[in-house]
Amino acid sequence: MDWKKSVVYQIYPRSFMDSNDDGIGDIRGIIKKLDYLKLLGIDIIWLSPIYKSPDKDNGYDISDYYDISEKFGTLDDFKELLEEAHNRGIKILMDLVVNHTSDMHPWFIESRSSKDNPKRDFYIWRDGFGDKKPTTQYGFFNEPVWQYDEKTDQYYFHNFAVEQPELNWENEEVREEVYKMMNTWLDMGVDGFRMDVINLISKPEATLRVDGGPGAPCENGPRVHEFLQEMNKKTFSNYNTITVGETPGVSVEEAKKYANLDGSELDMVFQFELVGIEDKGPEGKWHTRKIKLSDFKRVTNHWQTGLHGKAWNSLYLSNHDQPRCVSRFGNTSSEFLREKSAKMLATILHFQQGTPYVYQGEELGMTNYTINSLDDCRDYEVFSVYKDLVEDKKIHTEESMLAALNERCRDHARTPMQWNDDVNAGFSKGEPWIEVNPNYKTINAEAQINDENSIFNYYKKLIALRKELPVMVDGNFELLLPDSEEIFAYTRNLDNCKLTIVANYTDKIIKCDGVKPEGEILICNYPNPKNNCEQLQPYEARVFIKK
Ligand code: ISL
Ligand code: CA
Repeated sequence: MDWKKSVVYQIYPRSFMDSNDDGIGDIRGIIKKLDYLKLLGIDIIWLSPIYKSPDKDNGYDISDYYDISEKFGTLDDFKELLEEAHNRGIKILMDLVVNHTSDMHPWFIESRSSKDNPKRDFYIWRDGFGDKKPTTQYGFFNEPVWQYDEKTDQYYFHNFAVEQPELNWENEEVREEVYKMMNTWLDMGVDGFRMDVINLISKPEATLRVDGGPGAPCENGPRVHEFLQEMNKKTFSNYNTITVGETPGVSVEEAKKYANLDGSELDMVFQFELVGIEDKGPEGKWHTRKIKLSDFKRVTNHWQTGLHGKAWNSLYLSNHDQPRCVSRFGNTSSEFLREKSAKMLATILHFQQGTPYVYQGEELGMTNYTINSLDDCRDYEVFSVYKDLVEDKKIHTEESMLAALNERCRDHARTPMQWNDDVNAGFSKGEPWIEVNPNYKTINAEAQINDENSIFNYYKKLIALRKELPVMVDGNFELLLPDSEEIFAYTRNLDNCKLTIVANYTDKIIKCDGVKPEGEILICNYPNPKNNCEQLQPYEARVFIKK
C-alpha cells in the first residue's frame, strides 16, 4: 500500500462527533464527518481505541478485543464506518493495545484467581522482596509498577494504570491469542494498526528482577524484534496493510530495525525524542520550559538524515497524549499569530520525509484550554502524577503543578472537536464528557472551510502537494542554519527538483540573508511573498521550488 505518499488523520472517538447527544463522541458521529475528512484530503484514519473498556485510561484498557464499546456503538456501526470510509478511498487503522489489558479482561480475572489457574502466566506475577515490592521502579503515570494482590499474595506488573496489568509476551499462548485477534479485524477489512507502546512488550530481566532495587525501564527489550517479526509473518504481511508502532524511548538505531524498509517488522514508528526534548529531571514532562529552536532542529535533522533510505519516519507534533501543537510550539497570544504560527508549524512538518499525522482539530489550529483546578481535568494521569509530585514527593507546589498542567496535560488534546459556533461547538447537544474550549466561537471548522485563507485550507494544500511532488516523498533532507534560534530552514532534493523551506520561528520581522533560495514560491502563509528571503514576517513560512 502506498503509505509513503499518504497523510494520516487521528480521530479520538470520544471527542470527535456525538451522534446521539449523550455527550460522548461515537462511530455514527465519525460516519457523518467522513465527507469533511475527504474534503481535507487525508488518506488514512487512525482511530484511538473503540473496544469494550471500563475506561480507566479512555479505552486504552481493553476488556474485550472482539467487541465495540457500547459508548461508541455496535460492531455493525463499525462495519458501516469501514464501508463508508472505503467508499471514499479512506483506509482505517485500529489502535492495537496489547502490551496490557484492562484488569476486567476475562484473562486477568482468571489470572488473578489462583496461582495454578491456566491463565496465571498470561500476566507477569512475582513474589515480593521480603515484605517489599519486587522493585521500587515507577511507571509512566508516576505510580509503582508492582501492584500487590492479596488473593494470591503476589505482585503483578503494570507500567500504566493499576487497572492495566501487562501481558506476558514470553508466553506463546498470549502471542497466538493476539495474532488471532488481529487477523479477525484484518479479515473484517481493517487496513492496519497503530500499535500502542509496542516496544515495551519484551521485558528485560533487569525490569522484572526481585531484589527490592530500582528496576529498569522496559523499552526495546531482548525479544521485541523477534516478536514483531513473528507478528508480521502471522498477521499483517498476509494482507495489504499499514502499521505504525508507538515506541517511547526509541533511538534512531532501534528505529532502523522496527521500521526497516525491508518490511520485516513495521512500516514506521513514532519517536519521542522531539516531543520529549525538555523532559528531564525528577518532574519528567511536568514543567513549563519551552523547547529551544536549535534543539528542535537538531533532533529533526538526526531523524531525517538517520532514517533516509533505511527506514521510514512518522511526522507528528500532536496527538491525544500531547498538548495542542500551536499552543506548545507556536504562538496563541493573538488570533493573527495563532493562524500564522499554526500554518508555519504545518509547513515545517509536512515538507519533511515521512508520513504526516494530523490530530483532530490541528487542521483548525485548535488550542489548549485553561485548567483552573483538577476539576477541569479528566485524565487518570493527572491524578496519579499530582499525588506523586505534589503530595508525596513535593517536587511541585499546587501552583507550579497547575502551571505544568496548563502546558502539558493530555486533556488539552481531548476537548471536543470544534465544528461550528452552535451550542457545544456542534459536537453534541448533551453535556460533553469534557468541557468544550470556549474559543469555539471563533475557532471552528465551519468558519474555516469556506475561507480560502484558513488554516484548514492551508492543510488541504499541503496534503495535496504531497501527492503531486515526488521530492516531498523521496527527496533527501539538508538542514540549513543549524544554530539559528530564529530560523528553521532546510532543503529537499530529488533528481533535478529542489525545495527550500524557510520559516521565521519568532513573532518579529527578521532578516534572513543566510538562505539563498532557488526557483519560485510554491506556498507561503502570507499573501504576495517576495521571491527571496531578505525579510520574513512573524512566523512566516516560505517554500521555494526549482524544477
Ligand atoms: O503521555 C504519556 C504519559 O506521560 C506518554 O508517556 C504515554 O503514556 C506513552 O506515550 C504511552 O501512550 C500510550 O499508552 C498509554 C495510553 O495512556 C496513551 O494514551 C497511549 O497513547 C497506555 O495505554
Ligand atoms: Ca454518543
